[in-house]
Amino acid sequence: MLEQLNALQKEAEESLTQVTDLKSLNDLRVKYLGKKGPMTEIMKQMGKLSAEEKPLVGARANEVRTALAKQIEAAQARLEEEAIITKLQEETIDVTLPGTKVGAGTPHLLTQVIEELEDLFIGMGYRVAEGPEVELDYYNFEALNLPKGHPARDMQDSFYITENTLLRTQTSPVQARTMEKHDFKNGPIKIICPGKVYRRDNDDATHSHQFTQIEGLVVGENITFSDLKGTLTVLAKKMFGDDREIRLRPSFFPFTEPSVEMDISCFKCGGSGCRVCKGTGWIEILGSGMVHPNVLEMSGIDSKKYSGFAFGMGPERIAMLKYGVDDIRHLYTNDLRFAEQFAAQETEGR
Ligand code: 2U9
Repeated sequence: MLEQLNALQKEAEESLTQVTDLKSLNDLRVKYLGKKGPMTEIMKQMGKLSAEEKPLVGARANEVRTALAKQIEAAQARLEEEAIITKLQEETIDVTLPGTKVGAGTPHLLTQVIEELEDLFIGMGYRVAEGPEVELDYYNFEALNLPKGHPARDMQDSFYITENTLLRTQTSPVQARTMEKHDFKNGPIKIICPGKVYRRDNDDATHSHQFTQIEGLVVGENITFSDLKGTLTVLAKKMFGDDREIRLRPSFFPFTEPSVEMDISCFKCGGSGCRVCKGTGWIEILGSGMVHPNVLEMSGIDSKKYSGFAFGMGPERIAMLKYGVDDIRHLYTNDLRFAEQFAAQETEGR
């Protein structure tokens, strides 16, 4: 029986040296030390031994059992540690590897132009004002000296929603609403109003049923045409270069009197004539004028005490001129090949 125990120990120890995973180790434990294993069998057979043999075999059996249990425990510790090391190795992250680049977006060209204009006017003490795109006929037309039946209403075919509401055709209703609420105890009105406007137009290279506008309004005591001229000169130079000169041509808008259109000397050829200025040396940029007394009075402002100027321009036109864009639809179709060309133009500090 002693020989049997020796052979058993030898066999078990050999098997233990070959075990490489925890599952097989557990199988070995069950096989050699389990209830149905050879050790239990040997113990059962001990009854048949003589009184001298019994303690010898018993002691040896305990020795083998303890030795095997110890070795199994050691193997388990070793395999568990190996498993942890393998897991850690699998999960190792090389923090020195370059990261996956996420393509960062860039503000849309129109946004860039609008933000540049906003910054310029904020720098001159203006506030940015916004208002609803679905507007009352009253603020879009009537308060701007365009009563029902006025011929100038035909100039702008509009998207009406009900008899009295429409998609605004200009951002001027924002100014009308501001004037109505304003208290001159808080100083003059100095606002610019950027936003989307809508006109019933067929889309083509130069027209869009939805486009953007930036309008400006200054109303206070002693605001004169000189103030308007000075403001427009600053705008022209800041947007198109210090060498720009401006030229004002008489025009007509129902909400301003007198009204003018502003041209700038061509930023491409400096005035000698080129493709950009169509050989004239001048480029039309915006419309403006002194706020019509009727418009002031409609908003409850005393036109004898207060005066003001207003101007309006199209960011699309400015973007197209400045960056040589030949089709307005490029600004709306979100083609990345177009958008990405303006990634580097991002306004500083925003
Ligand atoms: C109030 C009073 C006066 C805003 C003005 C223009 C002249 C003008 C167009 C230029 C091209 C719009 O983008 S465009 O289509 N605008 O020429 N806008 S004066 O005058 C106002 C506005 C509000 C209360």
